Amino acid sequence: MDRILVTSAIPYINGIKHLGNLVGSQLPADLFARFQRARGREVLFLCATDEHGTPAELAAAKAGKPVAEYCAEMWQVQKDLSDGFGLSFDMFGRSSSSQNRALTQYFAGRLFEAGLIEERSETQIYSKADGRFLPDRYIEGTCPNCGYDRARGDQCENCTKQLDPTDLIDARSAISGSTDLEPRETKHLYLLQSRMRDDLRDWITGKTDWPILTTSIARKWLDDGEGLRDRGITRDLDWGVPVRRGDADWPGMEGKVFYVWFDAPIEYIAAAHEWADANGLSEADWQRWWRTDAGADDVRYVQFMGKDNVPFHTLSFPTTIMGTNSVGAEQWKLVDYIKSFNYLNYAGGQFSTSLGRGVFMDQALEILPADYWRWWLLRNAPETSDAEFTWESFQAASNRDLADVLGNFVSRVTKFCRSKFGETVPAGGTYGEAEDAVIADLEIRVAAYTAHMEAIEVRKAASELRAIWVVGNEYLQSAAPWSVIKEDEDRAAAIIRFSLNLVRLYAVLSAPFVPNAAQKMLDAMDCPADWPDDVRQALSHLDGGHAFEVPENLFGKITDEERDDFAARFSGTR
Ligand code: B3M
Ligand code: ZN
Repeated sequence: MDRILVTSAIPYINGIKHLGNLVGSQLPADLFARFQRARGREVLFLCATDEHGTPAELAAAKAGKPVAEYCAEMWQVQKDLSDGFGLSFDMFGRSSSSQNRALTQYFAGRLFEAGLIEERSETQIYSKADGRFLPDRYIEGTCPNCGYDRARGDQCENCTKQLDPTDLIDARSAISGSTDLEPRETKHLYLLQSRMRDDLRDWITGKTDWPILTTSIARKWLDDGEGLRDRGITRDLDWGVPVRRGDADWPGMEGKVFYVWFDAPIEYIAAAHEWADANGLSEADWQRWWRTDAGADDVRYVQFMGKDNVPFHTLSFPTTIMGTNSVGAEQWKLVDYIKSFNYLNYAGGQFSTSLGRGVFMDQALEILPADYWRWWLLRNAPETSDAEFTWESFQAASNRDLADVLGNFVSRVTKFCRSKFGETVPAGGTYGEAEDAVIADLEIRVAAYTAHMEAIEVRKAASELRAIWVVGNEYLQSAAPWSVIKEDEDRAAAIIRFSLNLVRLYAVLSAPFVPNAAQKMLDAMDCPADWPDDVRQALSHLDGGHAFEVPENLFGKITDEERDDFAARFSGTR
């Protein structure tokens, strides 16, 4: 597989995301995309804003703006923040794009042809106080599955169960709080997911290499008769993709839109179309990523998401794809690997968008550059269990890993060289036993790091990377060029040449985690970022005579005072 398609769950448009959102999908997706590009693979990395549905309408109403205007503004805000964090999307699209509208209507038409969409008259919750139906987030109540008392009409955040508004116990309107609700008849479209149960089960059963977190959530809802219920995929809302079958009207569905979770995953595909359009490319250019009948056979498709999004990506969206593929010649790609994450907690509680609790992406960048956050978040990614952000841990990781180990190594080596040999790689001496030992050690470690990155074992990759940085520090400490140079200038030159090569190696290996620092290192060493397939060769890359510059200090330390100050500033709600 030489081409890799990467998507991150697309963030809701309703406000700025917190660090828990970031580490649950976009950031590890970026780590993987950067790594794969560094290895020379052709990567298409897509994300977008999720703009439809009740979250967008509620947030726009709160901001007192027309929903289209609110979405356009918030898209720009989220785009700027993702740039600020160095998220290297090839396209950051919008689920409200014309491309997504067309694709969503196309898929609905195909699913109807396949007999997987049915019109049903059903009972929906109507609020007399609000004068409207209350779909999804317009309604809140107690989860019938786990008892969580702030479950929403479409899903329980606590136990991940997909819900219908009529399932909620003690339901209330999220607009007015009114409990004066009554069931009323209305006509909607249903996606017959339950008919795909066997296909879905076979498909999931074949995914033996997927994270347990992903498959266990999928299996839970597959095996629970309730979990894979047919889902209503239309809503009585104004904002969304109008219900049509391909290009044709859908009689009886006038004025209705598709449910946000129907069109949101289709935006993964539409984002590729947006990307092609934005870059003057053809239909064939984006379809070769998405349609196996149009050249996508050699594409490996990897998705990243938080655990609450897993049911939609293992059951609902695959139903859309499999169902569509069952009619007509167009064959769309199913996901090859789903990397999912647990939750990140904040200082003894939960991050919360609605309560404004925790650190949000804009605030984080006001305090410190992206690399500090990227390093802490990825190093502590909630892979096998929930993780917890504390300011102590953040301070320790920044100071002990970035400043004391990586930053210190780069600074000592380059400054020592400048003072003794000038800003040119010294030519004297040859590598000896000490260098051979480091090479042997790094051959094993770089292979392990590469394997962890390939397997998307984020924490393991981070700790191996740190160990690789430590190797350089220990080497420098014991080789002690500052002493050696007094007796043997050639030997000191060899040590420094080797160390400068380590700086370059570290830049290349570290770039997926800390891209800004890595770029400064590469610029300072004035050399290309080839992946070290052969460590010995990589450590001879910089020859005597090659000019470099001492980079500016890469990482500052976070003082105890600053740490306490941050903790106090972010102890309440926004
Ligand atoms: N917007 C939920 C979230 O941001 C939802 C993901 C859609 S992925 C297609 O977590
Ligand atoms: Zn629940």
